This record gives sequence, C-alpha cells and structure tokens, in this order.
Amino acid sequence: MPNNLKSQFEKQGFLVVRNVLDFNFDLKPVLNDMEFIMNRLIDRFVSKNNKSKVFKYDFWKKYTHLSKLKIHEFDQYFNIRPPRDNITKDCEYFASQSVWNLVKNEKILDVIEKIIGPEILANPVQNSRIKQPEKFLGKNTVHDGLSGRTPWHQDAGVLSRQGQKQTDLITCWIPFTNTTIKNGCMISVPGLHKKGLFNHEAGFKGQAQIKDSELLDKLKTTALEANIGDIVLLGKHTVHCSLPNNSNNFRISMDLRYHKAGQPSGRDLLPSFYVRSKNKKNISVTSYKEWLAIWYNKIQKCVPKKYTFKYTIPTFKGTSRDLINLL
Ligand SMILES: O=C(O)CCC(=O)C(=O)O
Repeated sequence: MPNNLKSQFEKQGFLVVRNVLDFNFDLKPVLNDMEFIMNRLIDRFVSKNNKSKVFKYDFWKKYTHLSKLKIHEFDQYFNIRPPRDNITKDCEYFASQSVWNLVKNEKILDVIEKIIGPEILANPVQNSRIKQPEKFLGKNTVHDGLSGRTPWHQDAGVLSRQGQKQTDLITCWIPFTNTTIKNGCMISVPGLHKKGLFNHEAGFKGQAQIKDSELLDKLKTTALEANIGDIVLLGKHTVHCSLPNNSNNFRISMDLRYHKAGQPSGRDLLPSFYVRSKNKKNISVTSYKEWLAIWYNKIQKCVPKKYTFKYTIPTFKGTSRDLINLL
C-alpha cells in the first residue's frame, strides 16, 4: 500500500490501489455464486429441450442466453442491493456469503481506514454491475448505469440531503474483470472534487447526472483502469462516469461504500453497521446470517412505503453550483 495513499487520494479525488485482493480467495467465490444463481434461473426459465445444453455453457454464455429471455427484473438477481421501487417482501437481490465476506474484507478495510480512520460503517449504497458488450444491449439499457454506461455524477448526488451534507462517504469499486478504456472503465477529472457538490439533473430513468455534463467531455480526464485484485477509491464529490463497453467481453464490477461512524448513511431506510472499530462491542453484525437478517428486516419495513430509498437530486437554487460557473 502506498505511504502517501491519503494525500494522493485527497489531491486527485480518486485512487487506484493495486493488488489489494486475491482473485481466487476474494473474488472468484462471488462469480461462483453468480453462476449458481444463473443455474437456478436456467432450471426455472429455459425450456426443457434446451436445458441440458444451456447448463453446459460457460459463465458468459449462460448470462447472455438468460438475458435474452426477458426475465422480469433480470439484473436484480445479480445486484447486491434491493430494487429502489415497487419492492415486495420477497424482492430479489444478490446476498451471498461471498458478498458478505467482501463487505467486511480486512484488506479492503485496511485501505479505507487510511482515509477515514478506524471507526468504519458499511454504507448501504452498493451495486454490482454486469456489463455486456454495448453492441449486445438494447436501446433501453445502453444508458442504464447497471448494465450500460454510467453518466457523469458525484456519489453525494445519490444520498439524502442530510447525507449530501454530513456523510464522509467513500466508494470502493472492485473489478472482477480487468477493466480498461475499451471495456468501459470509469473516468474522472482530477482535482474537480475540491469544488464541492455540483448541480445535477435527472437523466435516463431518473439517474442523477451532473447538469450540462457535456462540458466535462472537453476536460482532461484520467481513465481509472484497474486489474483484477486492484480497488478504485472515490470520494463523495469525485466527478466520474463510465465509458461504453466497446469490447467483445463482459465487464463485471461491484461498488461497495463505507462511511465514518457517527454520520448518517444517506440511505436511512437501509442498514448500515460497524465493520471496524477500536471498541469490539460496536461490531454487532458478526455473521452472514445476521447480515442477511438486518437487510431482511429493513426491507420488510420498506414494503408498505413501496421504496427502499429516495434521494433528492442536488439542484441548488440559482446557477452558482452549475458546472459552467465552477470550472
Ligand atoms: O461501474 C460503473 O460503471 C460506475 C460506478 C459508479 O459510478 C460508482 O460506483 O459510483
């Protein structure tokens, strides 16, 4: 781990930390669990005649085959957070033991501690993204951040108003495939985070995107290319987006988040809990089953409301927080 990790991160607003995770030990179990889900979906949705053939496909071919079957909320089977809207008590999301192991992975927490200190909560703003080559995507998914490109945004833009102001959120972006410009890595503008939160607007399907973000395309950006084992850190004001996957292969990633203890999570209906503390009594969620239970209980409380989170897109009055006035 670099000695000046925190100062580099604070200067640029992002940092690629090399060789933190081990593919076989930390990452492959997640892919195995995704394949287990795919096998269950094959069993349920593929016609009897085709089943044995499709079971023999590799990971990528299985996913491609399933994605064409128009399974309702297909992405949700592989997404580590429950759906935002229209949730039901048995709504789908991907919550395997391997994901839990990653959330509390000591190697990740050692890096996070260098930035926000030793009192760390897991934050519920988290996603997993399986991105097929863009040429295979329908028009409706090219601009959907989970399966296609992610628009220019700052992560504070998807927190509650209170979270936008009070939460020291840190994003830990984890590649499960080597991620390059060609297959759609993230890009960022170094130093721009120092200007604070910009005005956003609702983009495709209501996703928060920076207002007039085409201005950013003219600036000098850094490609956050990362290999398997690396992690990419982003701050809550880091301006970033992801490129299209113009390769012939899949690009898989997960974005986990953490924040400083004592602060709101910015997604108050969903669970946040200590993953590291000097006082061991603070660590109340210690097993996979407890983790499942706290998510389950929170989701049940969301069912009558019909949503798991809402966020207020930051739209400051006037134009003083517009990109054009801050560049
Ligand atoms: O993986 C991506 O495409 C984008 C991730 C992202 O924007 C984030 O983690 O905040």
